Amino acid sequence: MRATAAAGAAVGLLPWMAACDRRPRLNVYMWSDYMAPETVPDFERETGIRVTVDTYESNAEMLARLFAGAQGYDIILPTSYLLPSLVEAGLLLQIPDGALANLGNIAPMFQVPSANPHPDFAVPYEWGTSGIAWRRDKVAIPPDSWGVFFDTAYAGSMTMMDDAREVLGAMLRYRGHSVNSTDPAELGQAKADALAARANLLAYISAPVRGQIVAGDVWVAQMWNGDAAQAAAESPEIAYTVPREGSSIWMDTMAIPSNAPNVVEALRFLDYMLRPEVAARNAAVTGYGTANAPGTLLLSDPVPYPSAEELTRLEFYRDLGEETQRYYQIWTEVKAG
Ligand code: N2P
Repeated sequence: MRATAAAGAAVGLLPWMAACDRRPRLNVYMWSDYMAPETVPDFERETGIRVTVDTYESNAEMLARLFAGAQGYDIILPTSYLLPSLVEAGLLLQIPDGALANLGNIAPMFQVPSANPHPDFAVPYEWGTSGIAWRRDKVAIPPDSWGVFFDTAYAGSMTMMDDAREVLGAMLRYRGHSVNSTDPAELGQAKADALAARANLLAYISAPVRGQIVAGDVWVAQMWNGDAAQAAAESPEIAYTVPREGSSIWMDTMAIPSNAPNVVEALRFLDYMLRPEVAARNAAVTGYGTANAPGTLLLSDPVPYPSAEELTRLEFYRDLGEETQRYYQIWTEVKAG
């Protein structure tokens, strides 16, 4: 009885204790499984800043929260094509000139407008490609085309991402079009193709498909290269390719929402993430390329920067402004079936 009363009193004290904790804080909202496990604890130890990390699985999920007026986030990780819309909506804080001592570590190829349309508002983090992962023990002929998703031989064992731009982008490339097409006829065909592929899919699922392809429940999955590399590390039967029709290349960036409560701490975190050894450790764990040039040199097995030849088959997504709505409309219809 006594113990219970004491425990009750202690529990009652918790909110009060939390309110009195004057240690500086930082709230990060980012993609799941997207940094090394030591990254945050090391930063907390070094700075005394207490960090909370919330995760999301898609840009759409993050945007929905942000546009609904989410408060309290200090760092978000939008893919770079979203930056023009976010900046225009006044949702991002301009990074003060000279605030990041380590900014020069970013390789210049990731600060060009196609990769980072707003270097004044966002710091390059990691980049990757969207392609096809498959299980060698289940799929006899290595898929080299987005057309694999129409193959009824694998019906029920395939997945595509839960992402409008990725699914429609893949279908657009399949027909030789740009992932940034706004042509109604091309998008109409992409919708028809997406619906045909849908009949063979187990689900629309992005990075969390990793566990299912490792377990062997999924044989063919549209995946990002780093998540495929993480899966391959767990199961050597898993391979990854960028289809011959081409695909997207993208870069995620770190940015500070304009209503961030802890800007000083956010800038400190960004500069920490820009250290070569921190960037390298993150890339080693996530399997993605780091935009950090000296960080790349620290990696024993870095994702090589795309060659000029590869870049002819890979396109950066662009912000499509008003036309984005058309993608979301088609996507809603595709998902409804
Ligand atoms: C999350 C990786 C996501 C990167 N595991 C997609 N931009």
